[in-house]
Amino acid sequence: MLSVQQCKEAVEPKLSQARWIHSLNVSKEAVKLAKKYGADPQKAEIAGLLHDIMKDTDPEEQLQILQQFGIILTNIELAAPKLWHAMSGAAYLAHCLGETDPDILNAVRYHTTARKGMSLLEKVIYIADFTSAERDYEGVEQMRKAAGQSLEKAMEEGLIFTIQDLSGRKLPVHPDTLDAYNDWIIQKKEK
Ligand code: DGI
Ligand code: FE
Ligand code: FE
Repeated sequence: MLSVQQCKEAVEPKLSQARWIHSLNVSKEAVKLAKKYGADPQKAEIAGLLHDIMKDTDPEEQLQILQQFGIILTNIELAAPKLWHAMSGAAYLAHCLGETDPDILNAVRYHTTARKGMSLLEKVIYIADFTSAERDYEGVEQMRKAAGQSLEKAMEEGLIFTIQDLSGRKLPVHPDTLDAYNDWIIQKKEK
């Protein structure tokens, strides 16, 4: 597993100032959530620092990384360039930086779409990305409140927010996001 120092040295030069501050804030928020909900705070710190490592990289280069490591995009993924940084980020971390921890790699890989059956760490990073200190979108206070109440409540809010936002903008919704949402709703009904 990469150390905090190694992560900082790898990520900072790849990001704009604003995106680097976002990453530091997500990391800090993830540690807080990890401590509250029983995830590993050290992994949360690292995954938070790493999660957007490819966000400011040229999309063409992101595609190249995906191709280089044999990752084939579905039609939906091809139509949604905002998803590429999570996929190429995880591939870059595994193949170029030698990160071996599967939970950290999955937390980066699924931080944008979420997926069905997420680990505690994956949920922590997904939510920390919504509630980090500099976020100021409409509804952020509701998300912060949910994150303070329960991880599951915050996942629900995040998934609903994302699906509403994307469908409102007539953008494709990734099947992993819909799977996560449907699974959540079904399990809730069964309780
Ligand atoms: O990288 P961040 O900006 O910190 O946050 P993020 O990785 O959650 O990315 C959010 C962006 O990704 C936002 O513009 C919406 C977009 N996005 C998230 N899920 C989907 C999506 N875009 C499409 N088309 N489909 C998705 O399922
Ligand atoms: Fe991201
Ligand atoms: Fe982010």
